[in-house]
Amino acid sequence: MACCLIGCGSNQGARREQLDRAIELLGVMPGITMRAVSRHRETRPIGGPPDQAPFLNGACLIDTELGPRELLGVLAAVENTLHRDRTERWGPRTLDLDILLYDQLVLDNEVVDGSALTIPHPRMTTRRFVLEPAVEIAPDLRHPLSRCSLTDLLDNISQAHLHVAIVGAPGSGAAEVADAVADATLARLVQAPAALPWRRSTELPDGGTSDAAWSTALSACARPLERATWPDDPHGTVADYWLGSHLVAAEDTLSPAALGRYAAEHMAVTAKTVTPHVAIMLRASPETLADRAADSSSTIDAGMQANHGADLVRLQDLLLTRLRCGKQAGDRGPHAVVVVAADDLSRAIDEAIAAVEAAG
Ligand code: A4P
Ligand code: MG
Repeated sequence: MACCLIGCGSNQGARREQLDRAIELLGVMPGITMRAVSRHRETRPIGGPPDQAPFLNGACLIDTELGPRELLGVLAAVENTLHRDRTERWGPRTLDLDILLYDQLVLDNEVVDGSALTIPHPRMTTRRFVLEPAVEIAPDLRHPLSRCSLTDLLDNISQAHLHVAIVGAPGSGAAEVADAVADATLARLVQAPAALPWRRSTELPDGGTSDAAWSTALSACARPLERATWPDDPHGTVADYWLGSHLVAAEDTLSPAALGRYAAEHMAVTAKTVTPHVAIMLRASPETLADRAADSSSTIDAGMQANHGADLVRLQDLLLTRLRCGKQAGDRGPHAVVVVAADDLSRAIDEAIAAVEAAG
């Protein structure tokens, strides 16, 4: 028996009746026991076409004997019974039922029978319209990736001054996305004062035994994030880098002795800085990363561009793993992490803006 949290939304037709009917139908499905239902809240539409109608959102908690895929099939059947139209992503809908949590199961875009399933729901950690009803019925339920309770996740996005970091390997487009997000949300933009010195050391005669370049870049990048002088901006801040990337990249580059010194310094330096509440991780293909990094001479040394894509993807995977493991690693990492496909930059910008606006 698995305990699952289901998110419900509607912004077309008789919204309240449709949500009530969906809950009723779910409750009588074989293999499902309804445990709790939140009240419905009216919410502002996030993403999708402009001018779509406001949503009613809620959540319910079920016990189920169904596997995640069978459960998804049941949710789709209930959506179809209530005339769900699937022509437009994030478009108006009579009913949307999402699996938010399925016990502590983690599935990353696993494709079976043509549909890809991601659990926990990949955008839930920054969405107020998801977390508020969820906290009402299951405040202590744990999100398996961040290791935070739902209450902690809601508190995290309820800060008066949200600090968002756009994270990615060189070539991911972090600077462009951060700039656009800051522009759209009126947040203060913090730009990296120095490039990540990733893999430069291995190109140097010392072969990665020196951490001098890394220390210089770390202190330059830490300065704008120092807690003691951090201005509280009414609309929050968006940084186009995350200090955690420096450590991840150093682990991939420096010799063990140099890394030991650097890790201690990194811990001391970052302890004095603000931690992002939300990280938006940009994920791009090897070709995109190599092309964009080649265009940006400040991040990649000349002569390092050939066959660079595979190395950049390795760094990207390491960043993703580090961000995803949340509190487990003992990091002071961001509690909310949203992964955004970054090959198409304008789409990545829309997704990143939606992720930040969903917190408000
Ligand atoms: N899928 C993968 N993982 C899951 C999961 N955990 N739960 C697949 C449910 N479905 C999952 O979903 C598209 C595909 O996602 C499915 O085929 C399924 O196999 P969909 O419901 O057909 O389409 P969608 O809902 O337009 O896409 P998506 O990406 O699920 O949208 P979101 O992220 O759910 O956002 N603003 C407000 N205020 N309230 C809302 O409820 N909802 C959305 C939809 C946008 N803005 C909103 C709201
Ligand atoms: Mg959906």
